[in-house]
Amino acid sequence: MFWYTLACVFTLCALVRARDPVNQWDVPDFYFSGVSTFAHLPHEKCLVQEHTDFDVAVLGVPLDTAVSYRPGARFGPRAIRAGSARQTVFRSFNPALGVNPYVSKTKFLDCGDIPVTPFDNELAFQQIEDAYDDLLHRNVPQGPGTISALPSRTKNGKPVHFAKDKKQHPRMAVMGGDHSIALPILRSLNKVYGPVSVLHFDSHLDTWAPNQYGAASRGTGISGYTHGTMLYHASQEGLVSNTSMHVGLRGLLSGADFEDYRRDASLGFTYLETWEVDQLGLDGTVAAIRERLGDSPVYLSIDIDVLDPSIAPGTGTPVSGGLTSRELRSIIRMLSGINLVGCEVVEVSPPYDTNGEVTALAAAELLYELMSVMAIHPLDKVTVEPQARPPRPVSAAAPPLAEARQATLSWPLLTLVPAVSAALATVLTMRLLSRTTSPVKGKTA
Ligand SMILES: [Mn+2]
Repeated sequence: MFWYTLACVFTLCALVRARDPVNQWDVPDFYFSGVSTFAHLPHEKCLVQEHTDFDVAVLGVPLDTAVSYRPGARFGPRAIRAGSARQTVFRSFNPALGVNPYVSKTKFLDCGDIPVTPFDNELAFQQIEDAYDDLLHRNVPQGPGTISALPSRTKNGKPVHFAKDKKQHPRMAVMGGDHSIALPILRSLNKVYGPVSVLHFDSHLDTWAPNQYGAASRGTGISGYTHGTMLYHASQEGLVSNTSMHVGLRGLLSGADFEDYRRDASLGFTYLETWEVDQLGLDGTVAAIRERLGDSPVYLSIDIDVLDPSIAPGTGTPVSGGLTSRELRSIIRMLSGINLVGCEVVEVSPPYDTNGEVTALAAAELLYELMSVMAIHPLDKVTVEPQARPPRPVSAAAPPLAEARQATLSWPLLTLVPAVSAALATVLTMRLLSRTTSPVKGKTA
């Protein structure tokens, strides 16, 4: 009977072990391990895997053949992925916004890069538009616990739909690439949403007309489509609402007057120069942006050269006197709730970055703030309630400072006690010894 029972127990144990799904290697990557994807997110070649669904896709667009000065932004997506290495599922809670975007209802996926040709910009723009079209029409995840299961956002009792087809579309967080990629992206977004407000963080206007930007006087005309003219074309093509805005301008203007700003205004933009951001402070800056955007659908475009070159040197056309990454991260958080239809961080050019890869880090963490904002605010759905911050201890609850000081001060004195005692004992012994011997010596003397 005993042996029979023992055999049964062993068999049961073996069965349980066989069914145990735990694999010792099935753990998240460390910051420094694993194949490099944005924030260690799962990666799929979404353009090849036609049935992939997601709420937000991270997408690289490694094109840099439309720059006017230093090239290298084709290596941007690769560098930004490396710069995001310390964002992981298990440590990405955003205390300022009360959300971990990667542990939320929003399904994020790294969709890899659009394989753009480096040899033909006309074809490259078409490839970007086609790829963006494709991904923009993918299904978002369905079922319990997903974003699509949330109630619709309503205004005056009616559901809010931003897309012309009234459907929910996924959003792309793009890693450039030079800034020209915004044009094919805006062409694609226009088909789904109509014209959008472009919220453009940049040290440069990027609304220059081709003849002001060194376009070739002969040829196909593609030389007029560059990283300094794409917003001119976007506006001319009707892709941009007249509620658009530049923030962080400080680049030099053309000619001998304000003609650049006059033309810019006619293209649907207003602006805040960097020194005006200083004057207004973060609250005033964000209020001005919100007033401009209103309830419109917004494409948020960050040229990394909006940051100061001391913070983001790895870019093609740096301009001194820029924003800090702290300021821009705060501005993005404070803009939480605007109707983002997509976003991009462009012009990261790793050949000019430092050994510490500070530009790539700044870009990756700006994207992280955007991910957090997107996780809280789905476009057509109600806001996902962020975690409430627990009450933090105030000074009255902390140990009294005087007591704490006394405690730290008394310790060095206490350590002196054995040393002082030993010294006293030695002196006393010496004195006793000298008393017992000196009388004898005195007598003999
Ligand atoms: Mn730019």
